[in-house]
Amino acid sequence: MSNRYILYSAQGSGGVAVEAALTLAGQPYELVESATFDADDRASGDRVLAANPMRQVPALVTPAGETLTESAAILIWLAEQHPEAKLAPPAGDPRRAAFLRWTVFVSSAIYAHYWLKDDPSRLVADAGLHGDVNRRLEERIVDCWRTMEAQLAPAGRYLLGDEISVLDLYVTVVSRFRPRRQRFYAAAPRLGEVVRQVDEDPRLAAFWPARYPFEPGWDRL
Ligand SMILES: N[C@@H](CCC(=O)N[C@@H](CS)C(=O)NCC(=O)O)C(=O)O
Repeated sequence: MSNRYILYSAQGSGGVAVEAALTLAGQPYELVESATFDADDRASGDRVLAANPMRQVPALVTPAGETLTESAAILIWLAEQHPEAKLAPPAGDPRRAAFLRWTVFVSSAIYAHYWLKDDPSRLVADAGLHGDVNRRLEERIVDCWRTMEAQLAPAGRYLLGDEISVLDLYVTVVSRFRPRRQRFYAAAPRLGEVVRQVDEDPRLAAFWPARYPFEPGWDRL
């Protein structure tokens, strides 16, 4: 048992949202870099197996020794454990329903597609069809962002009000995945304004370049 969190994550992965939440909550954590999607470095990805038999990041081991997987669950749980950080509307708050709805939506309607998108051969044997599978998945992902934009009007500087929440961190990270930000901005301009603010949050100024580097053209296809 450790006296701090252990987080299995990888640069440029959805785990970066959890890293950002721990950073804003001021919680120290031991990072186990586990690049599950790097086919050339299986050993790195295999490290997560100690915590998650699904071989996916993020996975969090709490100071009490409990393991959590599933990014949405981890984010919701961390916000609950550290209420002083005000990273989510608490139970009973009128914004709680929207918080739960959209946090789970990002996980189940959008993030879940990357299991196939990262490797279409998991379901489609014919490599000649993989480009088409990818394009169709990207259209679906963009459509989901469009739906979220239409249903969730940002209620202040951030999605749920004037305080940043783990939902803002989650959308900021997942909207960096392919088809990346240019498509996202076009489909969801109001969400786009919010994530740009999160990109520029001074508390995360050193964090983003280290964990999800902005390279030239990063926001395009
Ligand atoms: N449902 C999981 C999905 C996590 C996920 O897809 N993680 C990616 C990295 S961004 C991964 O580890 N992919 C490797 C794989 O699925 O084989 C969650 O929300 O935490």
